[in-house]
Formats: sequence, C-alpha cells, structure tokens
Amino acid sequence: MKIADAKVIVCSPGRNFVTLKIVTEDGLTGLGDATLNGREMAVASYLSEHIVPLLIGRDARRIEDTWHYLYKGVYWRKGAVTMTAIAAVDVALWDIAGKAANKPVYQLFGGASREEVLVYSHASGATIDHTVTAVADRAKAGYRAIRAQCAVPGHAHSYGVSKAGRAYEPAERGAMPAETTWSTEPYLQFAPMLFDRLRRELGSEIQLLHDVHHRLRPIEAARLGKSLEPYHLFWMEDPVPAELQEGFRTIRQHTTTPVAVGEVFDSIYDAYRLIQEQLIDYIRASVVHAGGLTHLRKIAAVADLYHVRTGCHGASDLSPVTMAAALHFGLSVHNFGIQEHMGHTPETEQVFPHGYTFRDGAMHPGDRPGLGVTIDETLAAAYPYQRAYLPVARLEDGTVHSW
Ligand code: KDG
Ligand code: MG
Repeated sequence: MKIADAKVIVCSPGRNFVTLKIVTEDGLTGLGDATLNGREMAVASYLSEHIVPLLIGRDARRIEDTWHYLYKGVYWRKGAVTMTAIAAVDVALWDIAGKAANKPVYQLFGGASREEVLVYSHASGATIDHTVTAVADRAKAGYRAIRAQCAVPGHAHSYGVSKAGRAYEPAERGAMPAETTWSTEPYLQFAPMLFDRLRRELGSEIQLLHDVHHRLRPIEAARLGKSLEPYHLFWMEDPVPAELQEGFRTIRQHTTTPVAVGEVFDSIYDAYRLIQEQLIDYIRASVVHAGGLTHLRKIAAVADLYHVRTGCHGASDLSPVTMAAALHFGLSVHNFGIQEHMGHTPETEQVFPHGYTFRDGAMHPGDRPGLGVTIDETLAAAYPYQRAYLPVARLEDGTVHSW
C-alpha cells in the first residue's frame, strides 16, 4: 500500500485551514489537519517543500515508522510547525488504515471505552447578565458542560468574549494583529462574582469551565483557584504560561480547583513533569499540535499512570478533520475526561462533510471507515487563504503580555 500522491490544500471558509491529503496506489485517501492558527503558511510550506517528497513511495501502513522517520529524521526536533506537520501525516495515515481495514479508526485503538464523548461548549457575554443568558442557552441546546467567559467591567478586551451576535473567533484577517489590553487585578476580583451568579442562577449540576488563557503568575493563579473553589469548576484552564512547569507547584499548594493545561504543547516533553508530579488534572494537548494520534495516545498513556485525564483542545481553528480524530481518540482512550467543542461555521461544515454527531451534550465519531471526514476540494478552492493573526495583548502601560 504505497503512497502515490500527497498534496496540501489551504482554504478559508470563514477562517483558514491547512489540510494534507494522502493518496495510495490502491486509491485510498487520507486527510490530516495541519492548521496552526496565525502561522498557517509555515506548516503548508514545511509539508509541501520538505515532507511530501519523502512520502511518495512509502508504505502507508508503516505509521509508527513514518512518525519516527519524520521526528528523528529531521534532526531539529519538536516545535509547533514540525509537530503540526507530522500530525497531519500521522492522522492521514490512520484515516487510510481505517479505510483499508473497513473500520472506524477507534476500532483500531482497542475499540470504544465508552458510549459517547462528553463535550463542552463556549458561552460568553459583555456583562454577567449576558453571560448567564448565554450559558443558559447552551444548556438548553443540550450541553452538560460549558466554558464561561465574561468581559471584565471597564476592560473591553477580556479573553474569549464574542463580538455582539457573532461566534467567537479570535484570529482576525488583516495586515497586522489586533492589540488588546489586559489588567490582572480587576479580573481577579471579578471572576468569582461571575461564577457566584452562574451557580446561583443555574444550580450546581451543570459543569462550568473557565479559561484564564495564560494571563497570570503562579501566585495570582493560586489566588484565583482558591476564590473559585465554592463554585466547584470542572477546571481552570491555562492559569499561567506553562513553559515553567515548576510554576504549577505554587498553584497546587494553594487550591483544589482542578487545573487543565496544554493546548499549546507539542509533545510529552512539555508535560511530563506536570503529569508525573500530578500538578495538573487534565492534559489539553491536541491531535493536530501534538504530533497526531500516534503521539497523543502516548501522552494519554503516560497521563493515565498519574490520574491525569484528557481534555483536548477543540477550538474553531482545529478543523473538522481534527475534531473527528479527537472523537476517535476520546471514544477509545481509557483516561478520557472531556473534549472541547467550539463548532465551525456553516461554510466550514460544507467544505468538510463529516460523520460525527452531537446529541445531549456528547458526541460520537460515527462508524464510517477511517475518520469519517472528507473535503470538497472544489468548494474549498472557492475560499482562498487570507492572512489572519491572533491578537497581541499589552498591559495598560504598554508592556507586551501573554494573550
Ligand atoms: O488559536 C488559539 C485558540 O485556539 C485558543 O485561543 C482557543 O484557548 C482556546 C480554547 O481553549 O479553545
Ligand atoms: Mg484555551
């Protein structure tokens, strides 16, 4: 089953996506997502210039060998661009493996460990009232777990708040990134008020999540976690930037609010100390940015030893190909925790027809052979790439801060 062709498809049905399509001599096709938000063309070029020529003629069944050939063979290991490119190849090969076996990919991973994949949705608002309404609306739509974000009064640019009436989409098309301002103290005072209202109005059953988006220092995150304890969050996400894994010890010493981290991680090496020292509760590494299904399953296996569960990133910049792969992973992996489901625009759904489904707050990857996702290349061509950047954050005095 030799690889006969591989090509990179870049499209922008509402937002940019990079997709790798691999075709075998027998005519089987596999898709892999290679989207790295705001740096899409770096991965597209890495794939087409450096990886596609290596794939032609390789045995598509040798997934593990191909992973190491691309990881160790490059000499320059790790990094978001490299790991996203490797992930695209890996996921496309698992798609092909499923089709060759006439089985959904989760059946190649030991089968289903559960009946459904619990997902969480997003809700946000410009005020607490708006956020309470938005969370209640998501609950009415069937979600049992909801991430709540709210603009801090006087600080219009709080993370995760959608612009009136529109789905939240942080990347903006244009020549330069948008600039936003951030102020820690008002946020720390405000966040518990938000969750106090949410619990009083919506009760204790609904699972509430919150994303701090790397904005705090360890002692500030410890204070936030402590102040949120009465509202028993499912998790507090990315409380601090995680380059400094030791920083999580401070958070852990002070609070029982569960901690989730890892959407920007590219491999187990970003997370092993967090996992081994049980400094986190959920690992958010994703199929697309952490080396594909092959490597993410290894991360999950390490995490399982230390009571850490999975909570994969699933924002709109992770394409339906990644969503499908994440659902096959989530259905099969033993220590699954939750899967993010932000959803996609109708244009994106049309470009990537898929077999996964949502019902009563949970999803299922479906039983089509492979991943169960295709790409309509003619439609994709109608949405050409448009440069877009994630915002940059500054403190009120102009200092650059983590966005
Ligand atoms: O590309 C960046 C987004 O995916 C990220 O900002 C979304 O933090 C995010 C989340 O938890 O979904
Ligand atoms: Mg996040």
